Parts: sequence; structure tokens; C-alpha cells
Amino acid sequence: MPLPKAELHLHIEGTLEPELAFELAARNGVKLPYADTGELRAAYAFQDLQSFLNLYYELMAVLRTERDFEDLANAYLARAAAQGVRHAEIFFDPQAHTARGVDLGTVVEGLWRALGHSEQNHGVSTQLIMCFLRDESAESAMETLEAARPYLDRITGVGLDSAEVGHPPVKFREVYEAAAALGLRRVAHAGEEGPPEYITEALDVLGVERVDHGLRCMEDPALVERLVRERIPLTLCPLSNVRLRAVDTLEAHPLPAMLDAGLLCTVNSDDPAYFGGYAGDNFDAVRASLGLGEERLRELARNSFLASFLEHDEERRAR
Ligand code: ES4
Ligand code: ZN
Repeated sequence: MPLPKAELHLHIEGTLEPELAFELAARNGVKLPYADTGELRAAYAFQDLQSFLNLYYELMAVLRTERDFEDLANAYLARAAAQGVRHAEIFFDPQAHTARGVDLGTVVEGLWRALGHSEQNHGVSTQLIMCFLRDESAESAMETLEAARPYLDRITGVGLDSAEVGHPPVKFREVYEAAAALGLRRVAHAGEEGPPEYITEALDVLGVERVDHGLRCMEDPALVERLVRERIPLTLCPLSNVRLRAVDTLEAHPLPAMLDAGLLCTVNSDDPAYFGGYAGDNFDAVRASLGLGEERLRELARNSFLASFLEHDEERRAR
């Protein structure tokens, strides 16, 4: 039995497996520039974040209807459940769809057709986190937040993703202020490829309560001390870090050092269709390659619930 866990860093568009991509392409009459799933998989040799993002956005062309988003989410939930995921806080990228003429209602309604029945169908509770593309303008992010108003009862929070370097958190100060005023929870990708300063800025300027990746905090001991003191959760994605070359090898991943430093680390899958595995696969990988004992793995699983937006006993978290 896999350890029960919560998944806190998961892009639903990054769960699009090659087989489903071709199925949806056929259903929607979309032509993909790959002959078959084998040829597509061969394109999954990434140099860095941008080389991945290029393919990630390209494949989204097959997602057109509510049913497509429903099928995508159901496929993810079934796989996640089989690997012990009991709760998933799921990112989606509205601007990547609206830019292609797929409106926000189609995306949210489609995802909801799966998420609304997920507890009964998969035994997985869910929340949605709407991400802004940081390589698009702050105005576009603000328009996206405005457009989401009719769906806010289905959206728990906002996040920030896509190409990090050159797009510091401060660019989105006003959008995050507006999101907070609407009662939305706040997270942001920071310190994946970007410098530790982006992590500090995400905390101080955007008011995030959880940092996605946060890997590069290890370059700044004072920042590590702060993250420990303030119990700021980090949503790490070990297989993603290897595939996007944020670390040289899995064996060189700083997760053990981060746990030893007292950081509230969680293990997640990011874009599992592209990076070689779902949440349980990421747990298995760190178990096999980082020499973490059962106690550490249980700590990671426990952290995932503590770091989630589920209601929980604040005292447990403060300890
Ligand atoms: C992402 Cl790994 C990663 N980093 C930043 N943005 C993303 N969007 C989807 N996956
Ligand atoms: Zn991510």
C-alpha cells in the first residue's frame, strides 16, 4: 500500500499523456507534428524549463472542449489515487487556453465535471489553484483574475508559473493584492531556475503562504533560517528537477539536506506525463536514490497534509 499523501504541486496540463494527446487530437481534428506516441515521447529530452514549456504549450492544442478537460482530470485522478494520493491541489493555466480561443468557462466547467465527483469516484479530495503565466504581462494576469470572478466558488487560490528568470514576483504585486482581497490563497513558483531573492520577494511582496519548488533557497542560509522559523512549506518536485536539469542527478538532490535543515518539504510530481512519474513515483525515486529511511518518508507524507489548504489543527503545524 502506498503511503497516503497530498499532492500540492501538479499542473493538470502536465498530466496529458501521449496516448490521451493523440486520442484528443483525433477527436478534435487537431494535427500534431509527431507521427505517433513514440515520436512524441522522443521529444521529451529537455535542456531546461523553457525547452519543456515549448512542448507543454504546443500539446495543449488538443484540449478544446469541456469533455477534454474532464477526461484529462479523470485520467490524472485515477493515476494519483492508485499511488496513494488522497488530496490534490491542482494548478491550471487559464491564459494558455484563453490565448487559443478556449474560454475560461470551458476549462473550469470541464475540470469540475471530474473534480466535483472525485471524492466518490477516486477517493481524492481536490482544490483548484489558478496560475498566472509570469512571462505574460501583469495586465493579462489582472484580466484573468477578473474573468475568473464567476468561478471563484470553485477556485481556492492563485499561483504563478511558466518561465521564471526575468519575471520576478514583484511584477505581480497588484494582482496578488487583488487576489487576497477576493479571499484567495496565494502560492507562487520561486527558486526553481530563479535566484533565492525571488523566494524572498514572493513572501514579502506577494504574501505567499507556500513556495512552489523553492529549491534554490539552499544558496542563502538566512533565507533557509527564515523558511524554517516561519514554517513556510516548499513543494519540491524531484523528478522534475532532474528532467529540467535544476539538479545534475537525483542522487545530488538537496532534499535530505533540506529536511535536515528543518524545512517543511513536500514531494510532488509537477508535470508527471513529462517528467517520468506521478506522486508515488516521486516518493519511490527519493526512497531509492536519496537513502531516506521510512521515518523521513512518513515525515514527507505527513508534511503534505500539514502544508495543504485542508482545514487542520494549526497547533500540529506550529510544533
Ligand atoms: C512548470 Cl516545472 C514548471 N515550472 C514553471 N512553470 C510550469 N508550468 C508547468 N510546469
Ligand atoms: Zn510547477
